[in-house]
This record gives sequence, C-alpha cells and structure tokens, in this order.
Amino acid sequence: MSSLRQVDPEIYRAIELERKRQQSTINLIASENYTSRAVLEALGSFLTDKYAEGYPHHRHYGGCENVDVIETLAIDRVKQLFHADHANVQPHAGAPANMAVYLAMLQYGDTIMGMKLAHGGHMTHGDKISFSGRTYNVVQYGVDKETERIDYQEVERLALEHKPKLIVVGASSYPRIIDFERFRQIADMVGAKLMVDMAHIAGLIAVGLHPTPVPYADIVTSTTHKTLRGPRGAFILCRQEYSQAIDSAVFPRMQGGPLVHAIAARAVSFHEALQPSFLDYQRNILANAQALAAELQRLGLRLVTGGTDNHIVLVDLTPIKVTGKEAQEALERVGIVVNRNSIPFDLRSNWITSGVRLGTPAMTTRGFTATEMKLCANLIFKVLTHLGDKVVEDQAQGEVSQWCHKFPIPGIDD
Ligand code: DSN
Repeated sequence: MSSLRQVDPEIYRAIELERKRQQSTINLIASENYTSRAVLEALGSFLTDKYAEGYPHHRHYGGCENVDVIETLAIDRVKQLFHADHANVQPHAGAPANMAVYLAMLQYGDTIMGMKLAHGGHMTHGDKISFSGRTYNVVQYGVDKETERIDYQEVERLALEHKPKLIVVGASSYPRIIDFERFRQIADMVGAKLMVDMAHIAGLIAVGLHPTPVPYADIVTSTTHKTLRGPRGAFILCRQEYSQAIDSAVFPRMQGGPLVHAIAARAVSFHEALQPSFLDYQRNILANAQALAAELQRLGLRLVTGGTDNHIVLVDLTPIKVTGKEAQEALERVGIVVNRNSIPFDLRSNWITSGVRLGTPAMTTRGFTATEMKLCANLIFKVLTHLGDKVVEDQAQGEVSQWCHKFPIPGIDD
C-alpha cells in the first residue's frame, strides 16, 4: 500500500490501525469472517473502474467482454454450489437483495410474514425500523417462550389468519436448524410464495451440514461474507420462472451499475467454497460452536434454546446480572470482539440487551480448534463474572495477545 501511504496518509493510517486491531483481537462476531488473499486481490483490483449496467452479453456499455466472463463465472459457480436454477450475483448487500425480492414478488401494501427481529429475525424481514416494515403489511412470527425455537404452529395459525403473499424465513441470531420443508407446507396451505434468507448459514448449507432451502423456496437470498467466507455482498437464487422478475428488480428497478470488483471477489470465494477443504472448514465451525456452547454451559451460563446446531451461540446474561452492553464492552477491553444481542422476550432495550451473540466462523478460519474454543469460553466467563476487575482483565488480555500471535489472519500480512 505504498501509494496509499503517500497519497493519503490519514486513510492509510486508519487502515493500518484496523489491520492491527483485527490481528490482535479474537473475533467472535457471528456474521464476520476473514477472506483469503485471493479474494482481497480481486476486490482491490481496477475492476472497480468499469461500468457494466445490464447482465452478461446484454450491457448498456462497451468494453464489457471481460466483465461478462467474470459475472458468468460467478453465476455458474454459485448455481453449482447451491444446485439452483438461476442466480443473480449483483446485489451490493443483503438488505438490497431482500428489497429486490419484494420488488419482484409484491405490490406495495401486500401482506408478508417474517420472523420478529427481537426473536432473532432480520430487520429487512418486516421490522418497522426498515423499509420492509413500512412498505408492506407485516405479520410477524416468533419463537416459543419455553423452547425458544420457532413456533411452527404459530406460523401456521398466523398464515391461515392473514393469508400473506410472501413468507420470509431466515434469521440473524437463531442457533437452531430451520425446517424449510415445514415452511413450504405452510406457504402452500395459503398460496404464499416462500423466500428464505440463508445469509448466516449459507456456508453450512453449501456443504450439506444444514438442510438446504433451495428445493422448497421460490427465492433464496444470501450474503456472501458470513459462514460462506467471501467478500461483503449478496446474491439471489430462484426458480427459473422468477428469473426475469428478479433480474429486472435488481437492475434497473433498484440498483444501477454492478460493482464488478465485488462480483469478481464473490466468484473467487464461490470457487473456494467448491473445494473439498471447504467441507472440513464448515465441520470445524460446527465443532467449535459445540465446544464453545458446552463449555459455557458447564461453567453455568444459560444459552438460548439450550445449545446450538449451527455457528451461533446466544448467551442469556440475565442469571449473572450483566447486560449485553456491559458484556460487549468488558470483552472488548480484553480483545474479544462480540456483539450484544437481544434474547427472545428480552426485558431490556435493543441498545442495552440481555445477551451476547457469539459465533465461530472467523476464529475457525484462523485455525482455532475445540481446545482454544474451550479456553476462550473460560476467559469469557471469567471476564463476565469479574466485570471491571483490572487484574483479571489484564491477564485475559495477555492470553488473547498470545493466541492472536499464534493464529494469524490468513489473508493479511503481519
Ligand atoms: N448485521 C448482520 C448480522 O450481524 O447478523 C445481519 O445482516
């Protein structure tokens, strides 16, 4: 980055500090990961300079022959990865991908059903703070108070009562397997279309470690940067019959020119996800989540739903009288980065919260095994049960530094 250093020392310095921050902290944010050097190279390339409105071999600009190759490869690879009929790889992020689906499938004011944000859903699935909750008539389902798992009977009851045009499935902090077949049955009962947002679990689905929604859903959306370990971005998969509606919703109805450098980087990550080693990586994500969950429980912490089937461990801090905000800040002081998170039926606001969401994709990329995850659980427990204790925090920070040194980030230079 010698040019950047010379041209813009302020931005250079901030990037350098971020490199050091990433290298010197344990990242347990469930939605983050570390991309490979190859992905970063594609992302940082001069492809960013090219305009390519349209789709392969049907562009509004000249000079798109190489972009066509890149986007076609991205499309073919993601279709192969998920066994899908059709793919659109242009959405800049998950929220626009979901917006494009609504544009393609709905009229403003139509009824949709999605999971409550406060129960683990995503804001674009109908929450009032997002366009989705303002543009459509939203009915929201949640989890059962006892089991903290999706209440499929409530989903069915609400669907029969409100007859939604679209049922949206998917979550941002739900640690259990989602029964897509059951959702399909419910959608069929009321003639609704089914959309699955698999953003968090896409990597697990790609290798068959979580059931796939593709045979059941009319449309599937996903981001590329969570368990899938690609650059930030998104894609949409759909049945052939919806391909035109989806493509025209993405461009020109919602987005303009695609980010060609980002599409190239996505294509590289799809290539990586098609390699046999990606299955081992996803297996390790799950093994690490199991180890983290089991150890936190052994130490006495309560986990929402009592455990996990995926990469997410949602901890209820109520029994140890710590808020999510306090926990996030204390852990960050020792170099463990997490996000505070509401738990179902949380009595605290979504700014303070009663929980923290932990995830294993990023540290699994750095080589953490169940052994480190267990040690990490002990460190987390100690920090959270000695809130603000300088001696404990200094000791914890020392251990974090040692682990970070031992497990460097693969795509970043020291
Ligand atoms: N903000 C993402 C997450 O952290 O799960 C979802 O979009």
